[in-house]
Amino acid sequence: MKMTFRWYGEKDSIPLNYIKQIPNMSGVVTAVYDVPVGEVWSEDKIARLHQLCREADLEMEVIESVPVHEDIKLGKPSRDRLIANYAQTIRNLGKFGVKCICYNFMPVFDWLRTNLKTEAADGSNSLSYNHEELMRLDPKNLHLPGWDESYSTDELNSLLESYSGISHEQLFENLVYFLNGIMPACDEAGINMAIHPDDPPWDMFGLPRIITSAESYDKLFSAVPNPHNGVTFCTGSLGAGRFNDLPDMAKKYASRIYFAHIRQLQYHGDMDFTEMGHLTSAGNLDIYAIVKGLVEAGFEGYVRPDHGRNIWGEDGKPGYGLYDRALGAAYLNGLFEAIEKN
Ligand code: DNO
Repeated sequence: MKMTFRWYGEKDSIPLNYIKQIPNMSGVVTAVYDVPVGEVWSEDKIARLHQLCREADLEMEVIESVPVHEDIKLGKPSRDRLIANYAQTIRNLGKFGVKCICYNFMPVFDWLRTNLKTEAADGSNSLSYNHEELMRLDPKNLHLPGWDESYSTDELNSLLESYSGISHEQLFENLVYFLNGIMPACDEAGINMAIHPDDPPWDMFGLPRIITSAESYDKLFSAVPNPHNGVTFCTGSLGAGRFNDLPDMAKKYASRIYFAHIRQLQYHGDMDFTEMGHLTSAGNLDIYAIVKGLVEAGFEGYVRPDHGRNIWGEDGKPGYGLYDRALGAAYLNGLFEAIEKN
């Protein structure tokens, strides 16, 4: 495995040399953030990021994310042009040594949480999700991190409206159409696509969500068998679904898992959860068994400690402070070393 760390580009408050100081850090997971969704990432912009990483002696082999335009998810006629642009971005990234692209296919919203600063008894805070609270929110007036807030209310209204005719099946077909359209560019550039699971893994505000479980993975790989069609195994997203057996999935899909996001959850009831520090003992997910499943099945992908808490007085971007993610990386390094040596 290669240990990595998410870095939000030049606007990230965490400097690259701090990331480099975390033991065993091979590189960063980053993105070009100032190109509108659907447009091609120019070589110049990619070169700039690549140069900054090189100067810090960090690799830039993983991109998270190249976002997918809503017209592609909706299967609109404009999708062919947008898919061609996406394929060009893949080719451009390939020229700079990128090996893996994380993306998602969630309609309109990316990850959803109801509280970004849930206080723990020890004074740390983290993200949490309460289903009833979420259901009371108005999707047309949401301000949550992690998804495109650039829509005006009118745009958001009409976007939500356009999904009213889109079933799970239709959305899945549109995903397959997209993947078939970009696989030749992946073959050419040697890049693996790694779809991120829907977070949390159930429908939201009546919008279909399709990457939620082992069944979704089976369906995805049988529809597009090209080995460049792979997944980001996000333990926190899949793990919110009590129906997912994560150690089992880690084992079963290891050869298609190109990227692992590893984090911990504490369950409340059937759907609610609070994000915790990474240790197995801190929550409901057996992080040890998940890593063991990956290692024993020959996993060779990238790993990053996912969402940490804010600790030691840090007021970091929710989920993306420095300290707890660094502790998470150290813990995961230890687990991997111990299991690999066994
Ligand atoms: C949240 C992240 C997601 C992820 C995208 C991938 O912390 O895991 O926002 O980057 O869903 O496209």
